Amino acid sequence: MKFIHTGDLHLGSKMGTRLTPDKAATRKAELRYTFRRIADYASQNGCAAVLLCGDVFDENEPMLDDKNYFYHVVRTHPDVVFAYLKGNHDTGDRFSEEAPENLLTFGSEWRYYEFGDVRVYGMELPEKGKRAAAASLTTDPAFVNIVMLHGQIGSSADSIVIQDYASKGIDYMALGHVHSYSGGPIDMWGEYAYCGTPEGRGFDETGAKGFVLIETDRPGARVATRFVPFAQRTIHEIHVNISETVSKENAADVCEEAVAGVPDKDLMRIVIEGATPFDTDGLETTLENSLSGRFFALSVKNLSTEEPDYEGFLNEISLRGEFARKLEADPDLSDADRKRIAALGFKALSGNLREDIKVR
Ligand SMILES: [Mn+2]
Repeated sequence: MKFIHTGDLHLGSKMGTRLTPDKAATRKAELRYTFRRIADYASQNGCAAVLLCGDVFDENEPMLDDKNYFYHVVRTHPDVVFAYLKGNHDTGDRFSEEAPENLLTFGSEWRYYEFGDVRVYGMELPEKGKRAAAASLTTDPAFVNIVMLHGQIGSSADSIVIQDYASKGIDYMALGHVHSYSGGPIDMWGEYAYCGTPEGRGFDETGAKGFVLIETDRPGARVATRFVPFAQRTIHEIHVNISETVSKENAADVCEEAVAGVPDKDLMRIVIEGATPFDTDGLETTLENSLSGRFFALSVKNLSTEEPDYEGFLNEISLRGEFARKLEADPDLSDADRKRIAALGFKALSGNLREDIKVR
């Protein structure tokens, strides 16, 4: 039997971080549509249920538009059951009088639903004292036991403590809250996983996004799970070290090469790192100009520092060499000061000192 483990959709999320209003609107629509695609996938692949592990909506009182979309998808996929456990962002969502028949919900006590020989347990954990919930969970070895929860794994009384769920006969624990796919063992038998968000929402939600496909066989046989990348666009963060480059133009080329294999439809953040003997002022603008038309969205962060090739200048027969030797010979200078003075001095000698520094 197949199940989809998803959650943290955050429908209604602004998606506005570093995106133009137009693009943010596009991403909002894509996020919604991905939920619809997940429902289609469940239907086409004969999944018994879609397990929604919390934060379906981004706000406690979701916009009517987002609610309508969600319940429309549920209603238009009557062959799929949606098991919806609330998280910490959607607690105030109370669906209207006529909840669809294929929508199952949970509450503040353990509750389970049966799908043949599979039981799906869930409990909506309180903000405080999440840990206490584990004590009251019992499962039945005559079933494959799947547990749904929403919250942070940890060791405090306010978190989900994985060890508390060991030896409880859990085959798979479907968690929501953390926005990237990750997981681990519960005990010698069971495993837990966070499904992550189905679409990255901003530059802090990078990498592959999708859902977990769960396949059960029979009670007593291990369940098979696999992460299915499903996002319409991926958000990338690529770090480029430009220490080995010889000029700003060369550094720009190296950055462009570093992102060459990334699909055009994706969102890209380039983080430039390293130390160069030349000034990289304007490198961000150069890259934004050359690459912004290529990606859905682009952000460039330049964290590189300028470090003149001080050692190399020491043997040079030039004004710059003379300056370096003078600095080297001054016993009162700390290494840090020498570097700082050298950086400014070399800039001044090459005529690249910025106006603001010249005035001071
Ligand atoms: Mn969330």
